[in-house]
Amino acid sequence: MTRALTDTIAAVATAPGPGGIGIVRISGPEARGVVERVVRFHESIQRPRPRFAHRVDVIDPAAPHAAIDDGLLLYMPGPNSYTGEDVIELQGHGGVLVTTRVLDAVLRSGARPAEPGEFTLRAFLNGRLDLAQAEAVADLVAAPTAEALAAAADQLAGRLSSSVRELRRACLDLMARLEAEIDFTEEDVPAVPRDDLRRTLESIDETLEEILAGADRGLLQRHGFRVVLVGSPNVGKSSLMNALLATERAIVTEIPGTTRDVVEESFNLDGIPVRLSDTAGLRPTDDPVERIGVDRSGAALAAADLAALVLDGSRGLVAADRDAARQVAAAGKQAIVVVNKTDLPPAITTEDAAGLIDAPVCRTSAINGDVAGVREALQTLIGDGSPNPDLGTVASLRHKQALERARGELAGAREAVAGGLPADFIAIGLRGAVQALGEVTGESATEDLLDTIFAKFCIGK
Ligand SMILES: Nc1nc2c(ncn2[C@@H]2O[C@H](COP(=O)(O)OP(=O)(O)OP(=O)(O)O)[C@@H](O)[C@H]2O)c(=O)[nH]1
Ligand SMILES: [Mg+2]
Repeated sequence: MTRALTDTIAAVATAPGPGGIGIVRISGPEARGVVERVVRFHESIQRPRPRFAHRVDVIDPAAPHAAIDDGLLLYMPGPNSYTGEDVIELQGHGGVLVTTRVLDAVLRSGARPAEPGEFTLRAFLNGRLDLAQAEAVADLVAAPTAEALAAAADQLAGRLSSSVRELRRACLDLMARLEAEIDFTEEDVPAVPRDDLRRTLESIDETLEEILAGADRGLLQRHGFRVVLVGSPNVGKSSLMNALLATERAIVTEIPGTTRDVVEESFNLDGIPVRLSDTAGLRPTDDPVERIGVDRSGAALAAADLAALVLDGSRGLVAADRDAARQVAAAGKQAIVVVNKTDLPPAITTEDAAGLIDAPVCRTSAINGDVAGVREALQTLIGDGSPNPDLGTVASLRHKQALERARGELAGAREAVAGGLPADFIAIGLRGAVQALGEVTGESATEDLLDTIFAKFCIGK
């Protein structure tokens, strides 16, 4: 990706497909010049007024008599625009072809096609947003649940950024004081009192710990997790799936071997998007179609974060249940055991179920929609670890790892203090922490890192 901010970029900013309006966005020093070549104002003006909606015809400069579209032009001059550059939006009729033609005319007038996320990258490079805020823009657009959306909005507002920036400033301040001590050892500059230093380092570390305490939940809110329903045939896996989703998604019959393919659907578990897979009942079979289904169950188990081993509680344990339990154990996944059909006389005790595999046991009656036990078991495994709203939510693995690295570096600095080592040793850990914290907000982001982050954005964002 180019880092030059000298050229002018353009892209369709609305989703592809027919819609109410289609927006072509242009940003860069030549934005106005480029657009003026492809529009005719309905008013008798030549230049757009900042932040006014002007009615325009968009024309093809090569064939100016027939207008491509009739719409609105919005001009937001830099630096007070999204990207910090001159930005123009052409809002036209939301059709795939018409919007593409408007973009095409703009590109032929001197703009170049924007790369994915390049508008937001420019906003970052021009200091309109820091890196964590820029990443929040993509999260906001992709948020799968209301909770993930709230976390992204919070991050965009800069809460995590300001917590991290404050910690980084505290580290920089300590470094400056230690460096003065290093530089002026011969002179009359007082050494940084080590008690002070120890306390400040401790308090920085505590805040980091607190921010990280909510990280796992934040990550789950953003990425969700995959649960696979496995077990022997006819135990009620598909019924359980339908009950959890509250729709008739999977086919249920009394015939063992009903489900042949993996059936997937998502549901919202108190703010966490869960991808649920129903699978073919596991048993040895000569039926070639069922055989493929059973193989796919194995693949779904391998891909899941958590396996729910489903048992028919009205039937004593059979060999196929034990085989299924062995497969789950062999896959090395986090697991729960679901004893289903509790509306019927019980034939399996909780101890029998718990003896199959080392996992928490819950009871359900899928046929009656009584699946609260599964939801609770999943909740317990996930843990609540709610983020501290004042410090901001960590919802990206990148941020989590950078903050953990900062803690590791600070631990080095604290050890150096405890061991009575000279200031330069303490400064090494602090410098590492400053670097790691700066990767969250972008002060120490490399070009490669920026490329990786912004490549995941959509074009036009
Ligand atoms: N009484 C009772 N019957 C249930 C319950 N859950 C499922 N069933 C019945 O058990 C039978 C099998 O249910 P399914 O959901 O198709 O079972 P499955 O595990 O998906 O079966 P396969 O796809 O063949 O592996 C059906 O007749 C369901 O109506 C339950 O909680 N109580
Ligand atoms: Mg089934």
